[in-house]
Amino acid sequence: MKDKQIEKLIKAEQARQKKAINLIASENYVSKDVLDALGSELTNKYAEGYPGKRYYGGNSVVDKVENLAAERALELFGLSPEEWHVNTQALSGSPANLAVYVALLEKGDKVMGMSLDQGGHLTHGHKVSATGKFWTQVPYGVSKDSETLDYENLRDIALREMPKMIIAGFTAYPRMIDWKRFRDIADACGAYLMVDMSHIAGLVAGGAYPSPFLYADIVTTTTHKTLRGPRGALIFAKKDARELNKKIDKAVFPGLQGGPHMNQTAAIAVALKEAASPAFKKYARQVIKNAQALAAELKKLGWRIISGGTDSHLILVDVASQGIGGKEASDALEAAGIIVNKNAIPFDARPPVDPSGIRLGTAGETTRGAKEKDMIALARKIDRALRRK
Ligand code: DSN
Repeated sequence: MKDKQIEKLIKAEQARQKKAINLIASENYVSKDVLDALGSELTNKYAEGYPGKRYYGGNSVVDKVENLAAERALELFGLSPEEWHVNTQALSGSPANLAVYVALLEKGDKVMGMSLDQGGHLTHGHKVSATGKFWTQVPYGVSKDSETLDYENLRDIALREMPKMIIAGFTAYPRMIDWKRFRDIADACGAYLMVDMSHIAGLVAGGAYPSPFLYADIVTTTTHKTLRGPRGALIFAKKDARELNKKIDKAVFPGLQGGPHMNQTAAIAVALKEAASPAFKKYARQVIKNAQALAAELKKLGWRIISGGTDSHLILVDVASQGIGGKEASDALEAAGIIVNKNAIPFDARPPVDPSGIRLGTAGETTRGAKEKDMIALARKIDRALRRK
């Protein structure tokens, strides 16, 4: 590299990633092939529009890239192109979710989404997000006792508020989601059901977590978490008389974005092929086994795990119940070489900048080959680092 300043920083980040134990639940490590696709000349191409319908010349190759990415995305999740459409152009998760709002809703419509402080995402209608400024969030959360979703309560809220869209999907909810219950609730109030499976997409692809596709109208996902691809997103839309697919495409381009990042699309295609392999199925199962082993050992060591455990890659630990703030815990772990994020827990009495919890995830360390025994050792290391505080 001629730019020595940036080269030095890339090398420093490579070294940091190599050295750190990474328990950020939304991060992972991509393959060399994914990096090669991302760093390719495809980045030079403008491709506004969709395959066969572009606004610039010279798109014969990138049309094939985009078609291949879409084909692989549908195949990976067992979807027929007659029943489902996928848009591969949204630049990342938040723009993908925004595109769904723009496509399906009128300004001010009600959207029922999980509150951020209970495990939802900013784009599920939080007031600081455009989704909360231009649409009306009807928040839902978990039950205080079990810290799991209370579907009866969700149904009551939906029937009272009659939202136009319900979002199922979370960034800090560790348990299995009952997609059918969500479908029933959406049907009861005539709402679209949008699933945001960003966190669990790789687990779904690997057959280790139930697929939402039988029940959802729209499914969004990022491609860089458990799915282990480059940063990016996919929006799946059911094809029927409502023409959701056409509305989604229009919302992404020209509604919200200009030219897609074709190097990113190619890298997504590479990751989708990798995720279709038998090795990835094994990986997805191991991610969950590792999270369960980590949660069980932390519990044994006296830490309160939100909802009592996990069915996914993700664990929420209530560190405040041991007198440690989330920020303090995250800093102490970083000093010990373990990277996590501080996170609110349901009904958190502490502020978001220093909440009561930390969120741990096993996708990255499982990619690096970690097994259950490593998780037990890691739980002990976490315990030691936190108790030194
Ligand atoms: N930042 C992602 C996460 O960590 O869950 C969601 O956008």
